[in-house]
Amino acid sequence: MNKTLQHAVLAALMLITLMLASCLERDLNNPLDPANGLVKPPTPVFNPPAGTYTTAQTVSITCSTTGATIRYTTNGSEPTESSARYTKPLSVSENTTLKAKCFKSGWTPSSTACAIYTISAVPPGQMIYVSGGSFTMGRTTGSGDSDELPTHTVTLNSFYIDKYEVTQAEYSLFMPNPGWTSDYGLGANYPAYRVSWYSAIKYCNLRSMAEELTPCYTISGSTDPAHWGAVPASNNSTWNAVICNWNANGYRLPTEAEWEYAARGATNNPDYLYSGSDDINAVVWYGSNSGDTTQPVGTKAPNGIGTYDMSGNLWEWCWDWYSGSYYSSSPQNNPRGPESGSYRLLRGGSWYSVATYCRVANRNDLIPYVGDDSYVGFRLCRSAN
Ligand SMILES: [Ca+2]
Ligand SMILES: [Ca+2]
Repeated sequence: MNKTLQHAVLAALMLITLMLASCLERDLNNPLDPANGLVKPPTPVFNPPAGTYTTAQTVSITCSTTGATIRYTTNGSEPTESSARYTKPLSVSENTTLKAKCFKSGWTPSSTACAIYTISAVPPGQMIYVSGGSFTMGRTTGSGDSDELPTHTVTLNSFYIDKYEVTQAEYSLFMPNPGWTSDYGLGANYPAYRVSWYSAIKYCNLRSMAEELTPCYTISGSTDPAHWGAVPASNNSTWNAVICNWNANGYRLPTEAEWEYAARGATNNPDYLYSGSDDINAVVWYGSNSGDTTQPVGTKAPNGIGTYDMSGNLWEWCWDWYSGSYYSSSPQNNPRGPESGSYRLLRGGSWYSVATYCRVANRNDLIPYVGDDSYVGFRLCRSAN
């Protein structure tokens, strides 16, 4: 082989190597779109990936192609060249479907990347998912008061409800000790008593904000309790006019109907007198077995959906204004009580109550500012739309 031929072969080999290398590089980073043979950027990548998280997430989106533009949507729609352009990591604080696509001039757009983020601030196990449905509300069995009639069909959206009454440990994170003593139960797992309806509303929003959820309650145009002034110790028309955003994902009080549905284990069958049983001693701390004090939450048996102490231990605030005749005019779908009133609903009976007060159908009421009652506490709820 002469020198010229040797040079030509070497040159050809080098050229082939270079071409192969560049092809390989293009294959790795810029794969061809098999549909039309045009160059197509790789599908964008989300970090952290889709999943269920207990706090808000900061999500970055990357595309390995130099010079490509990432465009994204947060409402489930397909990203286009006019969708929002990704420039910095996104804050995802509510349930969100993220979709993203890479665009580069003269190239086919990338495939769509899709990630569903579920932000659930509640550690699994502390709230119960209650699947929506219909039930018969009111006194379906046993004897009781006239305000429990007529029985009527109620249909509810799905929601979450606390497994336990709000504990002193939970309440103390956001609110001052309202006067718990060892006389009526003192300790992290004892329920929070001496809680007024106004205080319960404030707690809901403070906790929602701390967990980066959307607060449900608005007073004087603000969802931030820092703008509400001190919790009123007497009747207060401004606080009485509180508005609830039922679509927000934050904490709120259950409606009376949600409370009764959950207490019944989301069914009329079996049609128990108390939450979880007809045997009051199996499921209820009440006047005859409590030793005249609250008891740590969750120390009697749960009901069919896994909630504890809905009957007994503490009366529990509900959202609704009380009206003794409400059941005659209550709407079927998601009833939320009368527009106004003087008393808010209490449900379930307490450590001090006689048995009949602890029935799932029993209704009671109290003025919303009473904050020194050792029989009264609450549990939280969240919409699950
Ligand atoms: Ca209770
Ligand atoms: Ca009653």
